[in-house]
Amino acid sequence: MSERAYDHDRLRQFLAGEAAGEGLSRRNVLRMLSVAAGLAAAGAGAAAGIAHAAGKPGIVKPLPAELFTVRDTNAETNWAALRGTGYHTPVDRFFVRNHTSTPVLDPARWRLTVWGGGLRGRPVEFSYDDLRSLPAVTSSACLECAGNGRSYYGSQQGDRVTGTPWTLGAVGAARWRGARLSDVLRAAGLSRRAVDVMPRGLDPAYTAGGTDYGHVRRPLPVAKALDDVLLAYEMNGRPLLPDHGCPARLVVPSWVGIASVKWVGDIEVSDRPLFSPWNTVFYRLFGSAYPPGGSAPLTRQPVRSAFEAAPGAAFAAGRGHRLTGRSWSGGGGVRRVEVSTDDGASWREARLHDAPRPGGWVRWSTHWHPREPGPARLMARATDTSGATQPLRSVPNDQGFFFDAVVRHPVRVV
Ligand SMILES: Nc1nc2c(c(=O)[nH]1)N[C@H]1C(S)=C(S)[C@@H](COP(=O)(O)O)O[C@H]1N2
Ligand SMILES: [Mo]
Repeated sequence: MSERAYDHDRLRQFLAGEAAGEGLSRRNVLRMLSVAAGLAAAGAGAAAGIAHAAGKPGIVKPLPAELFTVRDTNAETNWAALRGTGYHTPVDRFFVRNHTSTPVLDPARWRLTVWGGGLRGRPVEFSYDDLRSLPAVTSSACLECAGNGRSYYGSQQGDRVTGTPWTLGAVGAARWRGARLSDVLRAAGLSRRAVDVMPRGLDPAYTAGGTDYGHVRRPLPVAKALDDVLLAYEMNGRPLLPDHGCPARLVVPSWVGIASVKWVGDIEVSDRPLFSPWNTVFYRLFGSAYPPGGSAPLTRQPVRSAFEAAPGAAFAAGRGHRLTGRSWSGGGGVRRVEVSTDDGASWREARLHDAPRPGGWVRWSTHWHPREPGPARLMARATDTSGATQPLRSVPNDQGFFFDAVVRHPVRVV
């Protein structure tokens, strides 16, 4: 079944009250939907009322100002810090998106429980060693927050949206190593009745706007879970850092970052459709362009591009400069990138330094010879192998997901 058909099916089942949801009744979800709508109406910031020590993001690794911009409980990678790094984002500058705070867990004491009506038998427990004794696979993939680029809804389009005001630094690419989720599920006795799989994090429960949403958890259709999903324990050749999910996290290539649940403590395997706030009130598109219950749950990431330069970076007039950046898409590899330095009047093709690869990004470069001093804007527009191209304007949604329009990156010619 295609993802779209799957989502529509689930939405229909859900609205017909046929869906199971881990104590999450249809009435509860409808109440939460109205809470989410209320948060959206209350304006930016209201959705970010997360319990964490004032001024402390709850992240363990160092967050030097050259590498990161701290946003509440999250740390955004500064794009200028990626210039000259290789294909994979060094872990010291990989973005962190936490709903609450990083738990520091001991791999030796950690257990993963796989349970539910979609198994042939009783719950099965895995230790860290059990996980590592399954065949190890390595996969290179981007991980990106669905809200990446959200601030441009406001700054470029004048739209009011809620949530963390990321620029474009809520994305990174890593070499992940771990067990295939399919191997874990089969070892646990996956039955043919299984339809959904829901991993749940061991980080503190998420509370916002007076609602306790419980632990971060989000269902995946079995078809995706058995396809290319990893239960990863290494990132770029090292055990996962606490901030990125130590001892183990999901990596769901091409999909919204929320699917890649960190610090997984249990996985429910269900013979009925599963729902959680993360595929009902969050990570759907709400707003005037969408149906009242929102769009289908978000799955694949849109096309995006970023320059490896600081906002407001200075370039000398009358000289040649090498502009660099990266583009990526959840819909396939990136096959073409165009750059404009004259506010979109003309576009030229950038040189691509990587082959288009699903789930990955391409590095690119182009030359720029600015003549006159003054403010300027750099623009990059990518096209993926499915033919999707970045538009000049994104259709807004209340929670500011999926900003895919061409970003006007401000610079100064001096
Ligand atoms: N348990 C748990 N998993 C989580 C999250 C979280 O807050 N808790 N955040 C999700 C979101 S929204 C994103 S974008 C990615 C971010 O992964 P990173 O922090 O390793 O970059 O993790 C996802 N997995
Ligand atoms: Mo995210």
